[in-house]
Amino acid sequence: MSDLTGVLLMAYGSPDNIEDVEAYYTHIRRGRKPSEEQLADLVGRYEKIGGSQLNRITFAVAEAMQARLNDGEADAQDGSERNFRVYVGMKHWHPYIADTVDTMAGDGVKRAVAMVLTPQYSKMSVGEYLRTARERATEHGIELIDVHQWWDERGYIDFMADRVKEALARFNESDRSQVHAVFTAHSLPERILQWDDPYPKQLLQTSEAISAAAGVHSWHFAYQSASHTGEPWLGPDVLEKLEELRKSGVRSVLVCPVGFVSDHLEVRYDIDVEAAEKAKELDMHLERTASPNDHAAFVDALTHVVRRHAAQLTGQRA
Ligand code: FEC
Repeated sequence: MSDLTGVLLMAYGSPDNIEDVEAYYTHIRRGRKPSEEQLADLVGRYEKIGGSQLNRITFAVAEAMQARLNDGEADAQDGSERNFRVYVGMKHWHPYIADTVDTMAGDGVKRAVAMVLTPQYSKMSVGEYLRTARERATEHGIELIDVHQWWDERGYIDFMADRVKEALARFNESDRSQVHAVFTAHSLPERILQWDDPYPKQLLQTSEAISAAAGVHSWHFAYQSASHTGEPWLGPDVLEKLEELRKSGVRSVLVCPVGFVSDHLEVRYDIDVEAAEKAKELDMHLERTASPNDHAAFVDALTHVVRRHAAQLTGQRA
């Protein structure tokens, strides 16, 4: 019988329905309830997109990943004999990360790989997920190998380059050479710069690698989805970037959200509604790259990352 290897696949989490938005928002705010106005604003955003697909997509990725990891053919290639079980843990909704680690322990998992569904590392984003997972895993004596970042996985870069080419084809042929790509990711408070956080650099490296693979020459980077917390957040914001580009004569933009991997609120509202409205107001043609979601080639890329990290676990027959 081969070893049972756990994979703790983590994502942000999303409320299951409108009634859950207040509890979800309160969790994001570390226990502080939002004001009525803040709540109404968030509920309005979820209603506008017909609810987020984040939870459903995350479970679909986990299922596809488990099937791929246990694929006999792939096993034969690296000569290993493994039995992977993929578990989903959410940062801000059920099943919460700590509860999932309890489930893993109950199933007898002794070794696991911990991975977050966002490609770049920040101490404030991925670092928090991994810390929560490690604290609980330590209580159960589970050996955990962390995946810190995976933006540079070749399969992911190539996958995104294909999405860029696919989206470029949606512009008129005569406009295609004039399209400017704008890569985006979630903003974070500026204070992360004081820690020499790798997040901004990794975002630029991701954008550069995808641009090179897709043959894009004019590209920019902008942040999106900053919260109003009273402190400065990283910029420029994508809406400001659109204004700046328009002023310099650009009329066609391709937005590629490289900090996110699924069709959730920050993509479906902040880009598809808010940025699209801004582009319309500026008389610009805006397209967005398709999200990776549970696309087979994307799951394959994630699977490679997990296999590589699983090989570092003790007791693993590699
Ligand atoms: O589809 C959904 O239902 C969930 C979409 C969602 C994703 C997401 C990803 C990231 N966030 C990151 C950082 C912050 C920080 C704060 C913050 C606040 C919110 C709020 C909502 C929300 N985030 Fe989020 N985020 C998503 C949703 N996020 C809703 C609260 C309302 C608002 O501000 O719009 C500020 C917290 C505070 O108030 O102190 C910081 C980062 C990511 C990307 C990495 C990841 O996926 O974990 C970084 C998806």
